[in-house]
Amino acid sequence: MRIDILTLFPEMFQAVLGQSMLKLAREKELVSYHLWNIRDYTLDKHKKVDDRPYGGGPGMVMTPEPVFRAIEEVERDDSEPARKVLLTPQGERFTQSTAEALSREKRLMLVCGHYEGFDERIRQGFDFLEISIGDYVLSGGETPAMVVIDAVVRLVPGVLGDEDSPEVESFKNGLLEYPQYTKPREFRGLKVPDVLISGHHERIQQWREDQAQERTRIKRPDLLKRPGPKTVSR
Ligand code: 4GX
Repeated sequence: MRIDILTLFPEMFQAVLGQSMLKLAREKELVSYHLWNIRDYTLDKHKKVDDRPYGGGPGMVMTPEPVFRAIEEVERDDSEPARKVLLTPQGERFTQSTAEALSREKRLMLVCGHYEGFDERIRQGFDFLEISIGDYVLSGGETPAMVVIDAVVRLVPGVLGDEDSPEVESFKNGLLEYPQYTKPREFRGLKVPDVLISGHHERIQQWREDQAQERTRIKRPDLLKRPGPKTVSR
């Protein structure tokens, strides 16, 4: 998978993409990251990327020219057409289902806005999948883009080993994860449940299922009555 990231702050991504699973995925050549600075696509000598809103009001709005030029030029950098994603509070909520659908794409282009928003004509000019990571206001689309990249890349086949196969983890079956323990068997008076030491694989499996059910019922009852799988529309 190829991931193009268009942003005014490419440096924000260096640490996140250069560590742990996202770095390993790139080293295994299962994914490539391409960072592009929208400011490099300005045409004026002041490299202006934002301006005051027509009609007045607070804040600044990203100007269309550099964003259009960046998206068009980056698209042409590869013959594979990019699924374009805009991070915005107006988008559809990002879930594990969205991540699964996006993990099947060959090429993603994530467009990160900053300031109060985008000139509306940017939305009109391209076929974006608009994604929101949650109902709160952030200062830019960069941190949401990192969330999307993390959730998507770990689902790309071959990125995770068998040990932490994404199938067994939270949300795949619509439930929260069961409690996990490692050594020591007793820590500050707190013991590991006997069933996990028993070696009875069937009983362990049953205990984990029961724990996941009960935990979900208590902490996230909303997950027990959710709709089925979702697909990303073009
Ligand atoms: N989940 N923000 C984007 C600026 C902006 C606005 C409109 C493009 C179009 C957010 C979220 C989020 C704040 C990111 C405003 N860019 N994005 N930014 N919550 O709050 O995704």
